[in-house]
Amino acid sequence: MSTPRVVEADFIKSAQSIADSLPEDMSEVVFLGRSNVGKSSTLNTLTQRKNLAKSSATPGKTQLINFFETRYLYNEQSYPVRFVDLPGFGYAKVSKSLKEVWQKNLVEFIHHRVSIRLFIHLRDARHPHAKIDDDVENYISEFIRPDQKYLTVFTKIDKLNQKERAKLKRDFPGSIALSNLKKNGHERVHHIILQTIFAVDDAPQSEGGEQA
Ligand SMILES: Nc1nc2c(ncn2[C@@H]2O[C@H](COP(=O)(O)OP(=O)(O)O)[C@@H](O)[C@H]2O)c(=O)[nH]1
Ligand SMILES: [Mg+2]
Repeated sequence: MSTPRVVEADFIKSAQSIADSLPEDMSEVVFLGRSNVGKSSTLNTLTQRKNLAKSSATPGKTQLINFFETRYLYNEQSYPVRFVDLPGFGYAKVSKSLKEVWQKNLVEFIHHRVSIRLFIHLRDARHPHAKIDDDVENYISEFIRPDQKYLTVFTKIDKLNQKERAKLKRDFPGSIALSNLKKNGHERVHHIILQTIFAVDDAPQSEGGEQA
């Protein structure tokens, strides 16, 4: 069994809303998270490009939806996937509605875009209980479809000691923790992307070696 690898990744387009987005003709993985959570770094590490996400994040573009077309190579098969980088949402100290901290067009995008198959919600490992992140998770859970999956990915895990990491795992079963600094934790994200979209993955978590 080989390791999934992104062999192509190209910035395609920035959009303002669902209306001027690309046609919904390809399965999409949406990356969302608070500003500064490490979203650009995670996209760059996943695609093994130093500047993929940042190159499109010129001032003024940061509030836009950015589309990247990527292609995986896994067990000698090719799997095309679109990555969608959403603008970071702000910090809200008091309880505000999502539409106040995030633009209405983004809320509409995640709610109505048919081609989304996987939501990857990036959360800062040092602030795992931030209310705005809980709000986003709850919001998505209200409309998520059976053909969609939601995944919590903690960034900056290198900032936690062993005890804190163990607690995070206990508190958020099913989540993934990674470090863009140490470049680890990303392989499981690749596996989940391929599993969710193509159901092709034969990664170790299934029991036994054979599928019926
Ligand atoms: N220690 C550490 N720093 C990180 C990690 N990921 C991102 N950063 C840093 O966090 C800051 C924000 O990262 P960036 O990718 O621009 O965040 P974005 O605003 O969510 O796109 C930068 O200084 C990154 O170097 C990580 O896994 N560990
Ligand atoms: Mg960024």
